[in-house]
Amino acid sequence: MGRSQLMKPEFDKDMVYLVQIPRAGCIPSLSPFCLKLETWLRMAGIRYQNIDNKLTNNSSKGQIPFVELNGRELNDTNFIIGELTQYFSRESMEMHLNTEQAANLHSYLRMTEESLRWVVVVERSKNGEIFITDQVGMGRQLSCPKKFFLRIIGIRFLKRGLKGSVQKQGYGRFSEDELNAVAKSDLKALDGFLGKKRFFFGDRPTRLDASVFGVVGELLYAPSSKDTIQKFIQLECPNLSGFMERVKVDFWPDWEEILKTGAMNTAYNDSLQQDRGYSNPALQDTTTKL
Ligand SMILES: N[C@@H](CCC(=O)N[C@@H](CS)C(=O)NCC(=O)O)C(=O)O
Repeated sequence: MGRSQLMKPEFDKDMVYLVQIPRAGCIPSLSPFCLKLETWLRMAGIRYQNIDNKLTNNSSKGQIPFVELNGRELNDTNFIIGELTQYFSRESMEMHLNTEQAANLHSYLRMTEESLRWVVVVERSKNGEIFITDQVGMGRQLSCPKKFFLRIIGIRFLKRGLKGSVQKQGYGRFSEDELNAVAKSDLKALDGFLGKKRFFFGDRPTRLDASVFGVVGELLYAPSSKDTIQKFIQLECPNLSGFMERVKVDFWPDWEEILKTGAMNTAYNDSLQQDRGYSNPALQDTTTKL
């Protein structure tokens, strides 16, 4: 459902308000796109505050995540990243890419978000129950009536909705072996393209790094009905699994704290309020100008 009102009618100038689903117990967000956008904001060193949508408030396009900036809603992560890049002068994050690299960024991003992402959705259409468990899901952050409603009725509707979308998209019609083959070939392509590089295009992260972290994170850190893909990443994709750990260490020092406390915001957000281009030397120049 879309909204007509701002989530943050009384906003601080130039503060990015990131509206996303509640924290989970196994990963900061069970939404690949929320995890992607929050990771990108951290990589870009842009000040932001999270707002919990309480599984109720979606963007005017009906999706999460979305952002409010100076009283305006921005939606769809790739459009959001484009607008924030311009507004906060973060062009240096991708300015160093040549034409071939920019084309690769585009293609791998599409593969990650329009193919591998659907593997996550197929999985969730089977084991959507994890969404509301206390241990790994968002259960601890939900009010009792909401949890009760979700447990009794909501999850059934959610799973039915997800099943419908993966049927239409196509991956929902695959056998388990076929789906695993698709996932493995996408993951191998990412692993091969990354190689021994720190990030996909060298020493500086781009939106592709954030996107891969968001989608692969759901396959690696959230429990699934079978651990075939998780094991494949750990055992057969050494570059990719090393990358996942590096991004976690560099940009999510509060990972464990978030999982434990369910906090939407931590001291990390305050550190960004000093406009630090966290762990990203390429951003140091631009951040001081803000
Ligand atoms: N292209 C969108 C995709 C966002 C998306 O698929 N969000 C999911 C949650 S991860 C969602 O809101 N699904 C509900 C729906 O589409 O109705 C983006 O990049 O923001």
